Amino acid sequence: MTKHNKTLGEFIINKQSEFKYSSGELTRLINSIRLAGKIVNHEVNKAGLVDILGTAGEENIQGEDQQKLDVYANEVFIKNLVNREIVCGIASEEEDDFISIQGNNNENKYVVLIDPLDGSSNIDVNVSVGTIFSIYRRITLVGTPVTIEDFLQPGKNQVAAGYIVYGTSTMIVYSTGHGVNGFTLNPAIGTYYLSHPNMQFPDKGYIYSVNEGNYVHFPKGVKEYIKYCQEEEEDRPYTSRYIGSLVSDFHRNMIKGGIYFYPSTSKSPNGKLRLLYECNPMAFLAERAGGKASDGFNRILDIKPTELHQRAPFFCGNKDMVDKLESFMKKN
Ligand code: AHM
Ligand code: MG
Repeated sequence: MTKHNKTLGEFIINKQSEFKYSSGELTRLINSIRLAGKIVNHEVNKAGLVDILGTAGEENIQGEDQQKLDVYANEVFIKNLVNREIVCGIASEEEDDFISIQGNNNENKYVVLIDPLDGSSNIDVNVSVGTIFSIYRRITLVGTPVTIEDFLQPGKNQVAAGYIVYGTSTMIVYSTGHGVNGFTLNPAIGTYYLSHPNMQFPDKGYIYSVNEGNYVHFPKGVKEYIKYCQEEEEDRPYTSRYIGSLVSDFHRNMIKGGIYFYPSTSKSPNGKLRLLYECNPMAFLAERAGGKASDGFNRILDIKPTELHQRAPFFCGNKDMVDKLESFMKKN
């Protein structure tokens, strides 16, 4: 007899009471994200057909303009959240400014921050990409338009965060603060099933993930840590794996044990990744899964953001590995 895994819908209903301010609002919000994820998944999966059906800038078979996938994903997520009147504000990596939404009689309490399609350099080459999302309860008064303060909250205030990985199979992985759970999409029937309950980093990690092409520009502590990873010792050298898609690199490291890092470089003193759309949600998940996330010296989730699109150096993964990395940073 085949085992019946819980669907995401069933899981959410069972867990509803565990959600922080449980009014069903967060449940509905996560539901719209999973739906938008399915639509984007459908498009990502046929990305290779774009050249066959019409090139960018031309109309495709349905007479719609061909769009770049990241722009398309941005529109899908925003439209879904706006149409369902489920949030009072959205900030996206693809938008210059935040969007204020006055739906549902202005009753909505949550703001969403999103990187609609992360790993843009991998889109055209059939390598996994992902969506990253982060949810906060607004701090300004319900019923008034949201302000920048609602978005510039430290990551530790997140109510929920997660990602969708469009990989060999499509998965949604998220946490509302009680553990991290992963659901795999069965594309034939469009349902996500609970495939990875209570995800945890393994006790020890053996993988390091970094763009080593930037080595000469890294701070001394990072260079020394990379050398440490490569040393011949009892449990080293570690294995190096770098996809260049944060979601996929993180996902693999959480399952197999490892550290992902995008440090500051002499050219970009704050690294590349965006604090609000990339570092904070991943840090929230990492901590819920027994891992750790740091900017090299301090906890990512403690940083008080000052700008929507600010960047931060990012070191994230198995706790012991991030601790070690920090010890090299402090020494230098
Ligand atoms: P993006 O938001 O433009 O896609 O950039 C973020 C991505 C991450 O997914 C990935 O880890 C990193 O950039 C790769 O950068 P690089 O190509 O410099 O190694
Ligand atoms: Mg990104």
